[in-house]
Amino acid sequence: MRVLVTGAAGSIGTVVCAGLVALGHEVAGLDLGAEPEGFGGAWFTADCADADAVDSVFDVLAQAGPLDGVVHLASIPDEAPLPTILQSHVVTTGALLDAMVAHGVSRIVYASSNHAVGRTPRTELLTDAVAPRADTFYGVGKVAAEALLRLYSDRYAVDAVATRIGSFLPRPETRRHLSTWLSHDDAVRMVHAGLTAPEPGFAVLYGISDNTRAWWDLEPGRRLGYYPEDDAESFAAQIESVPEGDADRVEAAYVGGPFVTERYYRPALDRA
Ligand code: 15L
Repeated sequence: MRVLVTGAAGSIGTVVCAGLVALGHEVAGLDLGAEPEGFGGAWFTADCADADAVDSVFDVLAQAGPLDGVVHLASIPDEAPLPTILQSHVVTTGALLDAMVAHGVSRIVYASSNHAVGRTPRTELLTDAVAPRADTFYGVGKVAAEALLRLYSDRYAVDAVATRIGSFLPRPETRRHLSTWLSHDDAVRMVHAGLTAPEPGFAVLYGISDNTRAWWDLEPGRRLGYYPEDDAESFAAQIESVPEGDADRVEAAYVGGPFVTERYYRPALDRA
């Protein structure tokens, strides 16, 4: 497939771009930052909240043939004031969806987050049927972006897969990560599945590896062809050699772990 990856110079983006190329996809990159060394495909340095800039990217790509899909990874990966969050998660997604509709591109894989449901107590299996329940403004941004994807799926038949990513890291580092870890290789498998699943419409999956201690449902992912292969359990002995601390206990209470703690409480608007 010929795909445009936003946030292509970021931590998930660099891994996903290399992985998609290895799977035979043709990858173009879009990022606020410069082209990473050795990228290889077409590169666009632009802000995907800028609708005109996004439109030009799609125009340029269309000259070389049809674009099959967008992988939207660009965003601030942490808490921020509400206007910044809305710009980073919602406006960018809207600009991309408009360009997709205008250029006849019908598939998007979106980097949502567990923080869209982060305030859900960690008491039972987290399915794709749980109601949105953000733990932060960051989570609110992800909920709103998912709503936008669903709107464009309903209105324009865009196929949109929202991947509620857990903890994307080279290896798990905390007890929570033993449940929430998403390995680099599984992240590539996840995005590939989102791009190639037949007619998903609007769908949500949980972006974690095949972790023994997972309580996030992997079934919605399997329905889309996402079969993770890594398991955080291989790192358990190392992580558990450090005694459990207060932070571990607090993080175990809600899906969103640290994002649910008072450290993340702040006003919606920064007023100097
Ligand atoms: C996320 O969505 C964040 O971008 C990342 O910084 C981590 O906090 C991760 O979730 C997580 O929940 O571990």
